[in-house]
Amino acid sequence: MTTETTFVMIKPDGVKRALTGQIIDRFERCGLTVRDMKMARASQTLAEEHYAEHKGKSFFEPLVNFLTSGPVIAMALEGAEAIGVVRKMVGATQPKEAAPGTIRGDFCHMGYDRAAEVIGTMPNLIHASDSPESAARELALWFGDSEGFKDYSRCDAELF
Ligand code: 3AN
Repeated sequence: MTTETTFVMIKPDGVKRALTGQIIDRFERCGLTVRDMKMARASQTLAEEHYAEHKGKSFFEPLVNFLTSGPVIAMALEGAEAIGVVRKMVGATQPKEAAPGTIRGDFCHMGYDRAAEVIGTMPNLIHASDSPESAARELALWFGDSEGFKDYSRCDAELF
């Protein structure tokens, strides 16, 4: 098992729907350690850099507008195989395809299809890095060279 740190962000729809506590609870319950966390409002530049891989696509501008439309919660989460584990917990990109039991599957139901039509991109509550390379890039983008809070372990760490 490789210990990894992944970048996770609760997007503006999750913050506005007051789901931050329930979402963070899921990560804590599965044994992940919070190494860093902040509430932030993404600037246009930060949002464009975050979604750089989508530049040129039809939904790029709406996506950036959506990400900058309200505050987000940015996190660095550490654990065994954390990148893949968190992606599984988050669920499929399209809310209607996200399986029950995943964060998107459980929380993105009513109104999400309509919202996607109105804003021109899919709101889907949460972002999580999809590879070690994305995790390194996104952690650096959002937290700079801060190592976060490495100086503690969970009191139940030996169980994991
Ligand atoms: P994920 O967020 O699951 O990693 P990505 O990186 O492919 O998915 O997409 C980033 C974001 O771009 C998604 N969260 C979604 O908001 C938006 N998006 C992706 N594909 C589309 C699409 N075909 N139409 C509209 N918005 C999209």
